Amino acid sequence: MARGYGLVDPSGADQGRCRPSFLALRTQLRKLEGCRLEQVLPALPPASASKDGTLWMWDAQMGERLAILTGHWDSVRCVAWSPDGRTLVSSSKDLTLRLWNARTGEALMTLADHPALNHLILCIAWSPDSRWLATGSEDGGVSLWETRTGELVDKLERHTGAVYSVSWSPDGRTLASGGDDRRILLRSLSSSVQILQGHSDTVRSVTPDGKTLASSSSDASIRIWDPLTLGQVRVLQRHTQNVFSVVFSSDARLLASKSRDGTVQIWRTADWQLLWVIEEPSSDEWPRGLAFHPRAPILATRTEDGAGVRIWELEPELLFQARPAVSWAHYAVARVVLVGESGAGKTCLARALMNEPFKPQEATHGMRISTFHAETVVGTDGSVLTREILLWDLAGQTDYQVVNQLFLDQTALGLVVFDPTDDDPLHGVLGWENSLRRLTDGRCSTILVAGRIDRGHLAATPPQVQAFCSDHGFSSFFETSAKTGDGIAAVRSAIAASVKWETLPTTSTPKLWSSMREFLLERRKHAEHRAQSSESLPKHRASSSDKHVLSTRKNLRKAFQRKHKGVRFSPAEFETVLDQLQAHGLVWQLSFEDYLLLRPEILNAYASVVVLEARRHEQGLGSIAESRVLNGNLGFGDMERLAEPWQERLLLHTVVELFLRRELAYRVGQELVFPSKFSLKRPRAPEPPPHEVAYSFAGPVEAIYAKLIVRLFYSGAFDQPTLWKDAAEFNDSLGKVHGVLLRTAETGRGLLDVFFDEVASLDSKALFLRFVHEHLQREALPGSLKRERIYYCPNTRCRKEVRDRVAVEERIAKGLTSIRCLYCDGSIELIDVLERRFGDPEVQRQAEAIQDEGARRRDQEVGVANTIDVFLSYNRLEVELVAELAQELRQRGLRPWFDRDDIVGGDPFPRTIEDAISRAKTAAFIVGTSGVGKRWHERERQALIQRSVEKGLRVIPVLLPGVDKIPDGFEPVQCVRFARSVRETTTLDSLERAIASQSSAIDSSGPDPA
Ligand SMILES: Nc1nc2c(ncn2[C@@H]2O[C@H](COP(=O)(O)OP(=O)(O)O)[C@@H](O)[C@H]2O)c(=O)[nH]1
Ligand SMILES: [Mg+2]
Repeated sequence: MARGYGLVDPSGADQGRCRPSFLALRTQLRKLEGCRLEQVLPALPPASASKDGTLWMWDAQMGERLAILTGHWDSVRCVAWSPDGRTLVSSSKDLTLRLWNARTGEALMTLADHPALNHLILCIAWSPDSRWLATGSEDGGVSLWETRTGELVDKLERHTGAVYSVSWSPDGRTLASGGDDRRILLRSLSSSVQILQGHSDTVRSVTPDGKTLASSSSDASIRIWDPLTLGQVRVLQRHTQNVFSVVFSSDARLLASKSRDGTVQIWRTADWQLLWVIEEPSSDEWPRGLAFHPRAPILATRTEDGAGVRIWELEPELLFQARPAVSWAHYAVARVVLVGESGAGKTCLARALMNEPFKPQEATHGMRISTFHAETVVGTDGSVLTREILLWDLAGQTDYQVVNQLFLDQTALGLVVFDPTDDDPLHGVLGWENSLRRLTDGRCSTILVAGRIDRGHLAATPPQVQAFCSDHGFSSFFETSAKTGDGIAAVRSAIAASVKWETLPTTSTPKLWSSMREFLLERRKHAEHRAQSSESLPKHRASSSDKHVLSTRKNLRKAFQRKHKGVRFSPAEFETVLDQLQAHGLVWQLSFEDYLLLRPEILNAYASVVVLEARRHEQGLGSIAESRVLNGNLGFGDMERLAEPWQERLLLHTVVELFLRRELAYRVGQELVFPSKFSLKRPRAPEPPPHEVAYSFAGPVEAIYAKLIVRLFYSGAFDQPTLWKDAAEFNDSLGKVHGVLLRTAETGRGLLDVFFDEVASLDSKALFLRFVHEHLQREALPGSLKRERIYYCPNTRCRKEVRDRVAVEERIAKGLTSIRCLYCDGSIELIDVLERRFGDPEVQRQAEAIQDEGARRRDQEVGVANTIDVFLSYNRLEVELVAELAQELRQRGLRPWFDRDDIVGGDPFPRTIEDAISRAKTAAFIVGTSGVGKRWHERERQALIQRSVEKGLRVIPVLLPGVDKIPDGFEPVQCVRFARSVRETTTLDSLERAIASQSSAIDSSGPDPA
């Protein structure tokens, strides 16, 4: 029996189309050296059983059907054999979990109508002793069930998006899960939840082998983690698309991975060499489908149509002898970040560390990234490893803290710089320390640095400083002066010594890829040089040449190809290299067209300016008109800007998108609102109602607060809030106030009070409280959150607050349920209705639901920011004219989508095009003298017509000079026709009107009379 293959996943989509042709597949037997395709088994019932929710069991040896399990009334999502082979479990769209006797096919147990089953279960894993079942669901829930009783033992910490994979360590002591939120959560019996962060897209699968943990992701990488240090040991980068799954062989000597890129790769775990690549097409429809035999070196993979299972017999000894499939380059990058209050001397220190001469510095908007150190080391296995330390100097003003948050998450080492001559020199230090710790999940180390000591030393004794450092986790303390050079050498060596390379991932990529990486970095450096040399020029628009900062991928690829003649490089490989560079913060891929920002530093500068403008709102309303941002109507000062207005606009769009996506701002009508940037104080009268719950937490306080307000706003459960400086009041549907008030105890620690209208309903109070609670729980530094319920005497004539909180806590801990009022002797209930409602699982579920709704609406907003004004569909032979047209449109402030990229032959309709069409407000179907292009143009035509029928997309036929006939399938009334050139003003005017017009009945226009 195919026990343990876990591949029997018979239903799901459209089985009618994938009727197995067992015999045909069987003849595909191929003999590979060391890796033999043994046989192909059908995994699906015949078409007649489509979507009926039945399960089929097969004999893997004979290819015969053993039993049909019936019971589910909707399609089955996943199936898993218990490790002892006795039981099968299945989950289905019918929202039940069913256990079956694997021998007889008899139904053993059905779990249904359970809150933990309100959402589709996407993955199931048996504990090795078959006692427990772990499940992960669409809403982010991870649950633990006892298999004997069918009871829910525990609802574990949630993910913030769908969970695609749960998996046990072989000793059954650790459970790992991963999903849409890009995180891997590790739970072990002995300690609390631990978080592994590193993937830049959805985690598709996690699998522990005891010593290490492997994960795969839509970001095309496989990552190997050390569960003890929580560090990444390796990033294996050979796939070019979504890696659906990774599995270890039973002896843990091999790791197999299966990807959307159409390959299954087999890796040697001893040194993470890629041993073999099996070409096996794969579709999104049938993503999973990879399993090792529990004992033998046999691998099962799912066929591309989902209808069959291929069984591969591996011959490990032969495999191990195989020469590695490609030659590899290995590198590791450490991000060292200078943080601290504005004016502390960070920028000058960074320059000194880089051996640049001291020059008095004005506060700068942007950040700067420099390569502090690069070396190659030879590993024990003889492989050469490149190590790079990048030094990041972030923008200085306090207002930029929220912006800087966006760039801190991958920090390996933080230099927290302060000015020792300040009245309260260590004032801001802990705030930065907390932020770094929270954003890196405690993975980064920190060094404390006093700057500018030529102006004065810190008024504290060395033991005091020592104590401060050890209390707060700083590994060392240095006094420096960028001016005199004091202490600089010491900091330099401390940086080199403090980077814990063993905790940083080593990325392994084919050599060829690393040449592309080097090429791009070279380009980046070039752009940087130009920026620096232009610093000495007059300051208005002291821009580096845009060509070097913002480039199309296509041009970059072409330039690379010119330099490396004869080297073949697929677009997918190129994309993967870009993703890696983006993960290291070295480039930024814009979501519009094909553009690549070679210096993300500039994005930080633009974002900083926007935040500052919001802060400077005349009435202190912390907001700014979106149009002002997009038109670049901002106080840039002498900031380095892009010279081409349309490029700047593109960048500003990206900035808006970033703020919305990262929940630092929300959009109301035409305004972008930054809740943490309100400077208008809440009026004294009327006083806010007395607070009922007080929270204390640590972390990046400003960002946590901003996100809370943004999420509540998008949740739709409350009206649009009234905001003040550090206070927000939301009305529920009955107009009753629910509010929060933030007080900052010390930097990096927030105190948040929650208050309500006296007559607000219990239900909405509990919901609001739960929402706030879950948010802080998620966002604050783990272990730092403290919640205090504030009690008031219920006696209406007394109403006094219970001030003795210690007594309250102790009484609750002792199980006492009330406390006596010190003023009127009345009895005050401690576990009152509000506390009970707050703890109610149903309220928790509601809070999760509105949180999900909030996330959905936020994504929608981001989508709007992401909109394309007009999708340009054209025959590739007409590319030059269309490029001109696109340029004209951009200069008119429109966002066309113009894809100049060559499309790889044999690809399905590319995702990027589909995605662009779905984001486009209108489309222009452009026809020139070469007619409609045979392949892409024609496919786009069909897609556009379909979209216009289904979603009302407006398609404007555009005729280039020399064409009179409107292409088939389009309305003549909407047509725009160029007579002589695509620069004709009046024709462009009508095209612009056509794009901007709301209705589908737009004015037609003739050729330009000029
Ligand atoms: N005397 C002296 N001034 C310094 C030193 N480092 C920086 N400064 C000055 O302090 C101010 C703030 O420095 P800067 O590096 O821009 O601080 P940042 O805002 O933290 O990046 C500027 O006026 C610098 O010229 C130093 O070592 N000695
Ligand atoms: Mg600075």
